[in-house]
Amino acid sequence: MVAGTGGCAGPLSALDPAGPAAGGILQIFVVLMAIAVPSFLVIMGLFALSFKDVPGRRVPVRLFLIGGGLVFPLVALTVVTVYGVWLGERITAAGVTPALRVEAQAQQWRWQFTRPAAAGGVTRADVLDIPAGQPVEVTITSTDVIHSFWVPRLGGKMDAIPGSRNRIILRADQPGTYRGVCAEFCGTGHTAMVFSVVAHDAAAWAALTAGRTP
Ligand SMILES: [Cu+2]
Repeated sequence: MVAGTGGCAGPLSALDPAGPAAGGILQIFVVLMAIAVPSFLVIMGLFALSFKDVPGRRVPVRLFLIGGGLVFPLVALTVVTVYGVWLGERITAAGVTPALRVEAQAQQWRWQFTRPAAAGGVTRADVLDIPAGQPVEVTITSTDVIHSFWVPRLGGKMDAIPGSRNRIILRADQPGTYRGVCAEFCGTGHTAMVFSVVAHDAAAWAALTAGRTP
């Protein structure tokens, strides 16, 4: 199925992950679909069969009631729950110490990203600079309404809520520019509330944080 998503690449495609958080989200999507689609097809097939009048047909009650109604959902849901909790820890990077902490402030209709003093202390509008290959913690808040920070190729969404500080840890495996959007309708300028995450290689990052142009 992953190979089948090859044509789904694009700057805002969650099917084209460029970091571990987005990779984990795609993986759980594939696993859930691998269980859900065959289950759906089998159930729909049985449903269609039930309309067919077959003289003398006997329904295997044990198989359907105990096997299909009890054992299968119990096993499938247990597997998915354990797997989801395990993968969730990886997606949220629980226990990971970030190499950099940045502040993201949303307002109608732009983003402001501030690096700590040790990394240059710079605030940029609509551009978030990060080092490639390293976990970065983004602390997200808003000055007006609820917005949502989303870089589909790097990870999941995180709401920007006034008076609240939400955190997300992202890592871009390779240097490059990754597009981000506001994923929560926030007014007439919502669709234009886009930003870029620029992941720099080690040399460019060192130059950037030292105040030199890479
Ligand atoms: Cu918005």
